Amino acid sequence: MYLTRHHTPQGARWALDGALLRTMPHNREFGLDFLMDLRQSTISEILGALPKGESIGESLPLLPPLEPLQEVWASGVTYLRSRVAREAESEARDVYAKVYAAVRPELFLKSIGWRVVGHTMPIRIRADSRWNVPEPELVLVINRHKEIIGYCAGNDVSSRDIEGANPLYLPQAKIYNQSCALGPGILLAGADELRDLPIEVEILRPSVAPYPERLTPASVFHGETRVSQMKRSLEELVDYLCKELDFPQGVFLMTGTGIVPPESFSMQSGDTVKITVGALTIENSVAER
Ligand code: DO4
Ligand code: MG
Repeated sequence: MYLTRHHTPQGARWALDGALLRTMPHNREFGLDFLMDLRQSTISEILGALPKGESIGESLPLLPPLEPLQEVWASGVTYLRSRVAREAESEARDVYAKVYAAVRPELFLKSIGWRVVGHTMPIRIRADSRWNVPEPELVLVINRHKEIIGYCAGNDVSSRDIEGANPLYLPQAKIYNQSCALGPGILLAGADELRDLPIEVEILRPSVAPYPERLTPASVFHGETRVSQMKRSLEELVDYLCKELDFPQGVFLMTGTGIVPPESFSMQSGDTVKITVGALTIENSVAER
């Protein structure tokens, strides 16, 4: 089952498998409060029984699959590739080795819902940064009962030079306008279906004028990994996040990157970043600075 959120003349509305969820039992509007209260064991049955509205086809623009006050958290250094890249970029190498090996994972608040961009909306690189990368990540959708109910594809857009200068600059390297992309929708799934999902990224760059025949965007980076390469289990990350925090509206958790472009590579304005996690692909262009 696949949930998407759309812009309609009546405001933002959710759809299930391409049909708008307009009417709900007891006149309740479908929203995250309803979705995030559903238990993993009965969610498909309850959603399947909802009255369906009209089919939306391609007609209604997609919005990010979360509501304005939803929190998006992220974990880091969960893959060996991420640990190696951060050790190379930073003077404070041992913090990354220590957190990779520690029982307690790295967790940080990446974004609030209203600041998230969705499929086809532009992402940004900071004006005061010169080394920027996408981080393609599996994003867990966790209900208010702290159970994994689904996933989406995510991009934890990051400034490597700012983080590399000092680990205490992490919030500035990670949290700024249009640095968090999620989508296109939420595919319902339990943890067992996510353990070995493939993750892939492709970055396309327009070729330089004045050679019109070369204007087709060229692939400047391609990488792939699988969730099974992650050092930690999905449950471990959820347990730590929810240890001392309640999420009455549920929460989204980015699970870390296992793909890091080479040090010579930085994203540029005009690039298109295409991230596929399992069955979901999110595509974003990089805005002008
Ligand atoms: O410690 C830095 C953040 C790491 C991160 O975002 C990742 O590994 O995905
Ligand atoms: Mg990350």
